[in-house]
Amino acid sequence: MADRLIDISGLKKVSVLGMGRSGLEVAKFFSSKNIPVFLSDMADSNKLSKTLSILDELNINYETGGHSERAWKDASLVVISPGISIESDIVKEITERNIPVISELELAFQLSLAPFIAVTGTNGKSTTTTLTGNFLSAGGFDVIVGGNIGIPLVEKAYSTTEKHIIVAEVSSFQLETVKYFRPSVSLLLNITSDHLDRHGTLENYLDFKCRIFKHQQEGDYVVINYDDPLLMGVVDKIRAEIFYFSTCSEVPRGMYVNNDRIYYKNGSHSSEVCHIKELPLPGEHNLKNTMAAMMASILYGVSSRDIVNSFSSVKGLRHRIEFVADIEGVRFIDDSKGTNPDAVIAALNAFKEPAVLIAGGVDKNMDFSSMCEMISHRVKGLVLMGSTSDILYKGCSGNGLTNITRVFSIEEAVRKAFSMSEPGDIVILSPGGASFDMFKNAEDRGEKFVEAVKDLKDSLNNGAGKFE
Ligand code: UMA
Repeated sequence: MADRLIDISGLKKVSVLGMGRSGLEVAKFFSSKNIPVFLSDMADSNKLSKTLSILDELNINYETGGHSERAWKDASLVVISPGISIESDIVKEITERNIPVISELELAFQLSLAPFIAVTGTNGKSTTTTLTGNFLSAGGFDVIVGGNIGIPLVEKAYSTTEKHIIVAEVSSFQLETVKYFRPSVSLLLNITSDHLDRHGTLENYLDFKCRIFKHQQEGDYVVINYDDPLLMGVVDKIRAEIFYFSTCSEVPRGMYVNNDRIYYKNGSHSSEVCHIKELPLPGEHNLKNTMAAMMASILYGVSSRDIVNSFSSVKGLRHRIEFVADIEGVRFIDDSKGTNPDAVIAALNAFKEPAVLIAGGVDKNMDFSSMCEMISHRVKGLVLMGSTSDILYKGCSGNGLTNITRVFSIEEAVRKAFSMSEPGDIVILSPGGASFDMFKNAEDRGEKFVEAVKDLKDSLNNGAGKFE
């Protein structure tokens, strides 16, 4: 039987930085194993009150309002939350003291007896992760899905056997501190401008993403997008066996599309998997996501028949191009998780109908030029909110779009967008930025949008006019 890479019984004390979803699960895990654990968070205690009551109940020690030396003192291991950069003062200080610093992802990997399939990229990670989980389950595997998708993996990883497979969505943040992380299959979907406020340049961002295959060896696999020139520029660094996916051309090996049919090619032989009209999720971006997930599952021996049979159970994900309601022939779509320019382009490309777009959020030092150009030609109206309003206003009006309105709340955005639309149109929230300017997170932004749409529907049902 394989051993875990980490023997937790040898840990005297573990420190955890950050009390979000990730940090809290790590602390709960060690506490449940009777290993002393200390949590440290820069936020004030009033912001963390719910978490603090859980920690009090579990008798876990903590500090709030900043990271002091208590955050590392006597610690034999420090686990940092994804939101904390390795360039931060506190992480540098800890590293200088030679205390090992890892992410929850690395910890989960070291605790697991099961192999990992890891999915990264700028967009499509959650969908591809979920689809891979679905396809492997259809092939009879005992699958655990988690990671950056919102489900910390430590506890589940610890209870795995070699018979499980963990399918993990991984972010560049989590990959900053990988040490032994070695997925049996890693998937690289695409790279476009995102998180440059943290990583500085696109090259650095790509470098962190490439850590997904850094420790892979012969016998492992990489599934990579043949149509992404930036990714094709890193294939020489890959030691694992490479399989590709492409919607544009036949690949040397892997998945490709010909005459609207998806094929799997290995050696000189190609076999048809299905027609693209059978796919469960709409849009060119989802075609790519599905092909990547198919490839990973085929590498584990799942048959095309099992994959296709599982399509009927596939559901779209929350806040990703999700239909919310039809109000007087206008369909409202929630794409709150479209948090970077490329995601907005993919969302608008997923529809043929005339569109009113609600956009704006926090800039992560991203390049908005292609997004603004595309929006200006694609939408009939643009409603802007949040801190990128000015940049997007300049970019879109500079490309000739005139029907642009600015608003200060999601409720106002929904009403304005509706007033700019006609039956047969879509109104889509696809912000192209992070949510922290006005909301707790992207889910919160999506929920508030859904509420505002429902309120609008109720008010119209109660007799309010369209142009209130
Ligand atoms: N904090 C500090 N010190 C700092 C910075 C932050 O103490 O220097 C504290 C904050 O005050 C806060 C806590 O850290 O209390 C938040 O930690 P976090 O930002 O790491 O958030 P978590 O709730 O732990 O969620 C993280 C991921 N968050 C980020 O990467 C920013 C979640 O991904 C992930 O689902 C979750 O772990 C479980 O694995 C979210 C995300 O936005 C969805 N990811 C980015 C993306 O997909 O683009 C990478």
